[in-house]
Amino acid sequence: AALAGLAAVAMLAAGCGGDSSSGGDGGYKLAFIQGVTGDAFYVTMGCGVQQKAKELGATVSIQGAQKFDPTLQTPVLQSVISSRPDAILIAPTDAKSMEQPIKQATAAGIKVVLVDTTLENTGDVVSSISSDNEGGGAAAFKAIQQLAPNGGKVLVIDNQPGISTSDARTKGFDDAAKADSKYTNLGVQYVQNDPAKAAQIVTAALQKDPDIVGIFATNLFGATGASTGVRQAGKQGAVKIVGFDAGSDQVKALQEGTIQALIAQQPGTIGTDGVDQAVKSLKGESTEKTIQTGFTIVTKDNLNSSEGQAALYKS
Ligand code: T6T
Repeated sequence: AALAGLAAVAMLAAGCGGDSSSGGDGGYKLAFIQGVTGDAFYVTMGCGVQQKAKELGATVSIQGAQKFDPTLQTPVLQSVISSRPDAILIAPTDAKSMEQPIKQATAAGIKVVLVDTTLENTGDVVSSISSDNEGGGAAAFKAIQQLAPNGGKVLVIDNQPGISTSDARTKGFDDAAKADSKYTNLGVQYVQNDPAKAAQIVTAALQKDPDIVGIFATNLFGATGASTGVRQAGKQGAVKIVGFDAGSDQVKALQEGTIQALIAQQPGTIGTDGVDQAVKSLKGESTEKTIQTGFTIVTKDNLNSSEGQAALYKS
């Protein structure tokens, strides 16, 4: 885990642009724990975290587990707690099973801010900052309605159950799909953040149901895998893919016409807001219990506009 953390820091320094050195000595000591290392979403969030920390004279360490898995994230958190930071920003990888490990941090007097994902019971955390995930899921269905207006079968590719963000996205999508009888939602297939598994599942699903018209991939890795699966089935462009997140692989698939729309979150803003809330709380200033950030729908049409370009993630 320590090595994984170091690798993440090096990537951040390379990809953030500008001076990414951390803030001065003597300021608050912050730690950011990603949902998983090597994910452009958390890399971009880390850039926001570093930028804000520097601005406020704080230092920040960035680390995470190599898989999106609470049993791997817990020891990373425990080692961070024992390094006694003033505050921890963390994206919990399970809404229930990360509650106790996070309680250990707050019980030790460390301020905790949840970024991206949240917990079922947030307990003593300062703030929970996340995208409008349910709204994003509904927006994904709306995009499929526009791309495949005659209706038909749709499929959802998701990481795993129990994650606040992707659970909300599938709910938003499913509720919207239920309201339009032209569409049949075949339901959710879980791929554990593995693009190869997502590709396999999509290829098999297209064999079983060749009339699938649209696929919603709830995050970056699912979208990459879904685009490979659709390409392998020779159905590029015919089956519409809408994916959450806008990393470089997803943008490439958008340019190539395998993916038709991306729901780009604002990970940089989640990171800057996270540091802001942590430092406010450390200074005894008032904080916000929940903060919701927005999203941009990126298609081939607005990809090259300033709005489209600003929405893309760093890597
Ligand atoms: O979609 C993001 C994040 O919001 C989600 O909680 C987990 O997956 C990503 O990090 C993308 O891979």
